[in-house]
Amino acid sequence: MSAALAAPVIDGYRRDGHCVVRALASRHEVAAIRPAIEEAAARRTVGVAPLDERDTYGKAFLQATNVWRLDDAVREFVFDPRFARTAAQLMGVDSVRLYHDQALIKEPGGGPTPWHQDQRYWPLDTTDTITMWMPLADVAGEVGSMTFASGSHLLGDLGVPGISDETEALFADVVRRRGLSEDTHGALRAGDATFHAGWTLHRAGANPTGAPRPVITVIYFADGARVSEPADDYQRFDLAMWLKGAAPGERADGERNPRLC
Ligand SMILES: O=C(O)CCC(=O)C(=O)O
Repeated sequence: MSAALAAPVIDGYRRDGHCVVRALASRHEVAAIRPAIEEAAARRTVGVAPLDERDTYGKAFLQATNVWRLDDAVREFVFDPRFARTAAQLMGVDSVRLYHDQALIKEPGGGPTPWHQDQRYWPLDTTDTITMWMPLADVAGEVGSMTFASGSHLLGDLGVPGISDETEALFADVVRRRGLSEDTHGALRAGDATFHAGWTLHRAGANPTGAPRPVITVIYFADGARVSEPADDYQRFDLAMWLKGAAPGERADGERNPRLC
């Protein structure tokens, strides 16, 4: 069981659409699992083009998804009930299921991650969705954790799919015009975690250092959610990849979406 979160953390998450939870995993646990996650991620990213030949999205990070399916120790880490209970407490739900995990390695010299909204990709009929973003190594201030547009989760779908130079420009304009506050939790230590809601606008800075920024993210949704009719090709892709076996209208409770608390 995870410890109960302090009320200001939960209130802050619901008001702003993001929060930080320090030392959610111990440094020792993270150091122990990091090689397995990096090894699984490396297997999934064989043959990726050199950094300077990729587009903006490709330069942002090396991405390996559902690494829990590649390694038993990684599965145990991703399925950790402390993480799932924290996600459930923040959303105010009894139990959560896994949507998918991802290892996101921002390489030395890697570019910024453009502004985007995650839930635009997800064919789910609930807004009780949340991502845990946990660095597997200390993140220095000059790399930083993500930047969030506080309160943007309450705006819902802003109608701009993708993660690109275009979304960066369009959402930067939305943030400016609506006067949203851009907030970051700054430097993090390995095992700290940020949480953000599915509709929270967020971005991340470049990595000007000589060291990679290894992160594991785990995306959860409230147990009981149903699959919605995919709105576009992004959502058709997600339905096939992360909700395999479930059809629109059905509960999202297949074997790829285990209940984690
Ligand atoms: O790690 C990053 O640079 C971006 C991650 C992200 O956008 C997410 O986890 O939703």
